[in-house]
Amino acid sequence: HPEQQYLDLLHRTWTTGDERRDRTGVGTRSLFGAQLRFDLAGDAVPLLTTKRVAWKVAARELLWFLSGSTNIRPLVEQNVHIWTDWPLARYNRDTGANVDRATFEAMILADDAFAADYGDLGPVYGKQWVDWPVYEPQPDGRFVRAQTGINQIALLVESLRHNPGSRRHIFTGWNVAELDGMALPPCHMTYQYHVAAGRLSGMLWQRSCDLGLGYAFNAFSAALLLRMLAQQCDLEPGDLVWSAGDAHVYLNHEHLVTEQLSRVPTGTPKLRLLRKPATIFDYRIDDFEVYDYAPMPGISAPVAV
Ligand code: DHF
Ligand code: TMP
Repeated sequence: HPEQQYLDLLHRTWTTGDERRDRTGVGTRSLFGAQLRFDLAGDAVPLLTTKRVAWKVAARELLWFLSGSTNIRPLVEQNVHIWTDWPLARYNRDTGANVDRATFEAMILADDAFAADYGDLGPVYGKQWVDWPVYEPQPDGRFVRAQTGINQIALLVESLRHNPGSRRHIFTGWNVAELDGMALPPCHMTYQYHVAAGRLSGMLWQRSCDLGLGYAFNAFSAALLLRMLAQQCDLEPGDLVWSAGDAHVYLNHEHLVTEQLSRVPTGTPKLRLLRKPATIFDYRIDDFEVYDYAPMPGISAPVAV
């Protein structure tokens, strides 16, 4: 079963990973350098069956990236809570407040000015993907930010359509000059695509992967994006290659590791696109359907902030 690749990585990381204190203070066991490969032919999608994954949350997050937004408000409006903890931590730190997540989200929804300030994550994924900043030289020698930046996703679609054999089908969130302003530097940072025999394959390089939480979202999301790109470019889906730099398990996820490794993957989850929108930017959540998905129960685990 293709999911066995992930379960083996989870097992190997937990049993042989280097144990260290990490940025969050929680502690991890960590391995460096891992690669998994999934054939996306026949609607197959790397969605975990050994725990239920909220794939619609991951899909809404992907659409939010493509919209160029870096503010949690549109996510919160859709009941997506996965990015709230970081702005919340900043708010509590900066103001000395001690509000909980639900209270903070209510404040984000109620107050435009508050949301614009405290809901923003800085120039993270959405900004870099579709509006990578460009600077123009002025007569006085200074550089000033141009009105519009580079839309890496639009350029990618163009290059896939018009120059399929290229080795430069790449987009990246890793804007070195802007890392300081980001709530978190991008984890799923660089994507590359490859066209062969009418099939579109893709590779994700993830510099840092939380195997207990983030992985499930990242693998599904990369597959969904590949499917959307393939549809827009009239290509068949090929392989998704997932690569990680630091792949780790948080020490407070032991119950998840034990439970998930006791389970056996079942069935072959599939993903269907119900409509072909005019452009890569026009997909809606209702365009996606997951079928043949009968996962085992979800396993909740704390997220390290
Ligand atoms: N930090 C850490 N430590 N791990 C992450 O995976 C992570 N991911 C981020 C931002 N920072 C992170 C963005 N993506 C969840 C999933 C993805 C995600 C953030 C959080 C999460 O909490 N998932 C839960 C609940 C999902 C739901 O809302 O239903 C899960 O059980 O999968
Ligand atoms: P780091 O910036 O110190 O590497 O911490 C980021 C943590 O978030 C790390 O545990 C990896 C995890 N993460 C994912 O696994 N996937 C994601 O999409 C994101 C945003 C974070």
